[in-house]
Parts: sequence; C-alpha cells; structure tokens
Amino acid sequence: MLQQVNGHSSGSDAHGGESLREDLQEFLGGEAPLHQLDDLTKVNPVTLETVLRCLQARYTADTFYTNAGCTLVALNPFKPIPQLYSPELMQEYHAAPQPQKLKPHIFTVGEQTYRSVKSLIEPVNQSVVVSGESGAGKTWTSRCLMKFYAVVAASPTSWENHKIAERIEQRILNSNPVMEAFGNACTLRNNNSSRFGKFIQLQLNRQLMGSSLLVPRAQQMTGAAVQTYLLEKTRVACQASSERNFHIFYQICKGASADERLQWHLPEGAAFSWLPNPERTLEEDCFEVTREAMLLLGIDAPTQNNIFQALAGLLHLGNTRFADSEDEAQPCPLMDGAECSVRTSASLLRLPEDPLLETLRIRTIRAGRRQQVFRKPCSRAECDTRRDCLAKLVYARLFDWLVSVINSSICADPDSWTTFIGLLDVYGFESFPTNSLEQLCINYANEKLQQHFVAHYLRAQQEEYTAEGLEWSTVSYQDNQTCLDLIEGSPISICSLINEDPIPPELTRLLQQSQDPLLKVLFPADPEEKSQEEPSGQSRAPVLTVVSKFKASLEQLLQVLHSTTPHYIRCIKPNSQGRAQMFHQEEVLSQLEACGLVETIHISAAGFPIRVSHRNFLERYELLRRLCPGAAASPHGPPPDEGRSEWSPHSEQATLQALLQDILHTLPALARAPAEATPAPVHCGRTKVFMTDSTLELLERGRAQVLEQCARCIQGGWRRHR
Ligand code: AOV
Ligand code: MG
Repeated sequence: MLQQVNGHSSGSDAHGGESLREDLQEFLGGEAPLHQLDDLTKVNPVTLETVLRCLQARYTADTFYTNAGCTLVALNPFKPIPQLYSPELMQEYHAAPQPQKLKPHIFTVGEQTYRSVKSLIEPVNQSVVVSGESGAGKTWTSRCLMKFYAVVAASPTSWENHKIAERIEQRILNSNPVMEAFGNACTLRNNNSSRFGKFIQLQLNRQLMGSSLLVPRAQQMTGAAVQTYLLEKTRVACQASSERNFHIFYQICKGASADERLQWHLPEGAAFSWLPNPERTLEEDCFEVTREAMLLLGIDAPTQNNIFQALAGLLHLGNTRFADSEDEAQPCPLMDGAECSVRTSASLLRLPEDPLLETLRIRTIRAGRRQQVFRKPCSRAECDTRRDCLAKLVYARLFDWLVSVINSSICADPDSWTTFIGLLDVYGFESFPTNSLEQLCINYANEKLQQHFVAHYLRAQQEEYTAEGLEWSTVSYQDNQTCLDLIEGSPISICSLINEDPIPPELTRLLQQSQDPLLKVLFPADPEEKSQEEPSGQSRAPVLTVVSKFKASLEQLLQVLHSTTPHYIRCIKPNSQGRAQMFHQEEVLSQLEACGLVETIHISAAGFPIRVSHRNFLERYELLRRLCPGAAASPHGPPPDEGRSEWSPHSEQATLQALLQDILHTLPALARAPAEATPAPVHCGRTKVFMTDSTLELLERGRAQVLEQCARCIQGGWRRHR
C-alpha cells in the first residue's frame, strides 16, 4: 500500500523528492500544497494514506504541528529548534486575538486552556492529555507547556509579588530536572524515558482589576501539585541489555568531586553491576543541574549529601554476589570480593553489617499457633531477590519522599487558588523483547487514556448528535474495551490473577535500624508495619498488590480528567532511531492507527464543534434574522419579538431550522465574505443549534457588519437632527 502511495519502498527513509511533491499537488486537485494544510480535517479524502502523506509533507517542510479536529498532532523533530519555543513566540500566541488562527502549536493549546480557565462566566478546570508511544515527545511537550504557563500566567502586580511569582514558577520548573534525574532512564526506545507517570496540577488564582468585578486582570500561577504513578523501581537492580539505570546514578559517578568520591567510595572508573553502559554520555548526565534544582526546591546540601551517599550504598549493594551453598542448612557464602561490597554498602547506608548480611541470606518465618520463629537459609536465587528487593524498597521510598518534598515546596495554600490546568505526561506504550509487570502497567495506563479519549470524544460526540435528533451516519471506531476487560475486568482478569513480589518484612525492619538521618525519615519505626510482619495467613486484611494500587490510582486520575475540559496532544515518533529528517512511514502509520486518528478526523470534519442553546442563539443573532428578507417570507413567519419565553425550543425546532437556513443564505453577502465562504450546514437539534467554526465566524462577521450599519445610521440621524 505504501509503495503505491509514493513510489518509496515502505520502511525506507522516505523523504519526498520533486516527483513526490508533484504527486501530492495533483492528489489535492490543485488546492493548497499538502504541507500547507494546517488541519487534517481539510485533507480530502480523509484516509490513513492521505493523512500520512500530509504529515510527511509537513515534516519534510519542517512543520511539526498539525490540527486534527479536537486533537493536536505533534511530530517529534528530533532536533533542537529554539525559535519554535522562544518566549517571544509564547507572547505572540498569548497576545493573539484568536490564537487558533495562528499556525498550529502547543502554545495554541496552552493559550486556549489558559483562556478557558480564566473565563469569568464559568471557569472550568482544564487538562492537557499528552499521549504517544515511548520517545514520541510527551515529556518534551509537557515541559514546554509548563514553560509557556510560567511565562503567560506569571503577571506580577507589584515588585513584591514579582519576586514571589518568579520564585514559584522557577520552583515549579525546577521540579522537572529533579524528577527526571531520579525517575527517567535511557531505554531502547528513548534516551530520556520517563519511568513513572506524572500529573501536574498548575494552580491559578483569580485577580480582579481594581474594584471591577467584571474584568479579570490576570490569572497567576500560585503553585502546583504533582501526582506520580508507579515508578519502575525494578530498574534499580535490573536493566535490560543496552539500557541504563536511572540517570541520577550516572550523574553521581560522573559528577562527584574528588572529596565526594572518597566519601561515597566511588573511585574513578569503579565498575558497578547495576550501572551498565556508563560509557554512554547523555545530556541528562549533568549532576550540577540536578543539584542546583534540588537546592532551589529547598533540599539543602547536607540532605543532598545523605541522598547521594545512600545511592552510592545501593551501587555497592549491587556488587554483592552470592555463591551456591553446599549445605542447605547453611547460608550462601559470598563470592570473592563481595565482603568488601557488603561492608561498604552497610557503612554508606549506615546499617549494621552483620544484620544486613543475615537479612539478605536468612528468611524468618513465623508459624503455628504460638507463632514460633523459624530461620531458614535462602537459596542463592532468593538471596539475589532479597538484595534487589532491598534496593528497590529504598529507591521507591526515596522517590516518593522527593515528590512529597517537591510538593511541599511548590504547592499553594488551598485558599490561594481557584482553578487549575492539569498536565498529564505518562510513560508511553512500549514493548521490549522481555517485558515485566511494569510494561503491563505502562501499557494498561495507555489503554485507559485511550478509553478516556474514546468515551469523551468519539462516543460522547456521536451520542449527543443522535440524542439531539441530528442526521448522523455513525463513524465506527476501535473501542479498546475488550482489551481493558482482559486486563482489569471482573471477576477474572490479568489484574485479579497477578499476585506479585510481597516485601519480606525483615527488610523493612532492617532499614528501620539505620543510623542515617535520611533513612530514618524513609523508614520510621511504625507500629502498624510491625503488626503486619507476621504472615500468619489468618484474619489479615487483603494486602493491596502493586497492580491493584495502580488500578485504583488510574481510576482516580480518570475521575479528575472527567471533571475537567480535556485537550489532547498526540505525539508521533517519525522514526525509532531518534534521527532528524527521517520519516518512517510504516512506523508512523501504526501510531496513527493505534490512536484512531482517522476516526477522530472524520468525526471532527463532519461534526459540529460549536453547540449553542436555541435561546442563546436567538439572543445573539436575532438582529441578523430581522434583517434577513428570507425570514420575513418564511411560511413559518418570524418568531415573536417580545417575550421570548413563548419561544419553545421543542415545538419550534423546525421553524428555527428554517430561519437558520434563511439567515445563512443571506449571510455571505451580509458579512461581505468571499463567495467561497458559504457556510457549512447548520443543524437545529432538540435543544441546541450545532454548527462548525467557520459558520460561527461567518455569523459573527455578519453581526459585526449589522452593528456597524446600525451605528452609522444612528450617527447619521444624530447629525441630521443637529
Ligand atoms: P516521551 O516522553 O514521549 O517518551 P520525550 O519527550 O522524552 O519522549 O522525547 C524523546 C526525545 O525526543 C527527547 O529527549 C528529545 O531529544 C526529542 N524531542 C521530543 N520532542 C522534541 C521537540 N519538540 N523538539 C526537539 N526534540 C524533541 V517515554 O517518557 O519513553 O514514553 O516513557
Ligand atoms: Mg516521557
């Protein structure tokens, strides 16, 4: 199929030549060249091939954003384009009377959400759902949007406020390098892959201009709250070949000073088994940036020192290797050289060395009515699992603690904000040669978000048309409900069958013995935790599994999204090599198919994004109806001038529809619109009038024209009178 489209072998670095360009022009039937089509709803006909070709033409022309009805498609350029994200451009979108008239950009979405959340009549919380497969550009996009809000939503009112505003927005932006250092890693699909999901709620206040209650001065960002989802903690102790551990470990090893190296036992060139591929240097390996950002978030140098020392302790723990025990009754011996690793690890984590070794090698079981304690030496594999589990436990608690510190640093006082804009950046769909529980959760999260999109847009839109009695031929779309049923349905699904890695209680107990101030905070002696230690197997509350907790947190997220007006950005990865100027058709095609883009465009193109109640429509455009000759001649006659309450939307639906047609026939001339600007049909539903953006624009132009004429008449009359 692809070969037929443009003569390029599918899967090649298909960059269009002259013949391709001509072909595209011809295909469009002499209309604007494909790369100039800002909105995919204008592609004709809308098929996977045509959409693909339009996106490819735009990519070739270095145009990376395209509208697709309610969605913005963002192609990853895989090259820096500073002018595309400059503060000047942000201001341009912010100041534009109609930002949607400018070239498609994430700043249009930013400005639209900002204006909607500012609305004086009915401010509604907004959310931006950024989706796409791993490496498609979600994190980049949400970072740019955060910068956009930091620029446009920080309008200081006084010098004092100016400093506060600067501090808070800077702190919010600083949360990014910190969270990415601890939560991102280099994978096969993305050098800076997010290994956790993130929903950031940018909190805005409402400031009024002087004493006027009607004119808003500005809406400032007063704070933010971050919610994270399931960190892929397995990565601390286990990395697939060619992948890396979390960035922070490399940052420490590469960026520590000579003194710190000594203190943290990280001699230059030391090899750590949990630190694969250290020779790869990435942009993300910058320790100084992380430290500076931590400092600005209020994490002082001594606390940072504790954190990095604990992480060095984990690296040494990873070098602890066990050999098989010849006698099952005896604990596994350590491999040569591993004593030193355990000792160093214990000293860095400030744990007693012998209990550390014992905990790693001996399992404690309580059984029987009297809860007798049995000690059983672990097999070598079990020792490895316990070692890994210890590291994962420390790292996951450290990450959660960091998030809570970030939140306390950036979160605004509940009384100081009224509305929010939520930005969702989760880990993208991924599939590796070997996949773990985390991949299931990651892909499950993506299916849930797709379902939200399907429910909110594809299904709800069409259901409303039917309910309103509009003639509408249903566009079929791929519903992923069966896939979700398989993962989370009841009574039996993958979620209900998974019963993963409980943490051995001895590990927590051991960590509670640490003398390290940080570990003391991460592992406080908790009486509740102690009571959970004995796995007697009877009368215990069901333990929440990782999957069930994740499922619950996703449900919560979706509830928040449902309570907002969502906006969608679909990031598309043009190739899997991360190279600029390379458009891999098959890879893009599969992403377009997966997100149902063509169906979205069909519904958007044929649909009516503008919905106005009968009453509101008449109130605003009544003056057009009165000047419209067709209306007077209408067999239904005009509706009563006064007492619009008699004007029942249900009984008069047909009359309204006829009048609408009259208005719209007269409108192009009235609005002095170009001849080709004939409005698309308007539909009168049971309770609302449905129309397209272009119809609305025409109506508004007509209205402005009439008002201008009226003003001239009044002025003329007034002069004659004088
Ligand atoms: P992701 O968030 O969607 O993947 P990223 O946002 O990390 O993907 O993007 C991957 C890489 O693509 C970045 O590190 C940049 O090098 C490049 N990139 C993305 N967008 C742009 C842009 N607009 N301009 C220039 N380069 C860009 V994942 O977190 O793996 O699902 O889990
Ligand atoms: Mg990401």
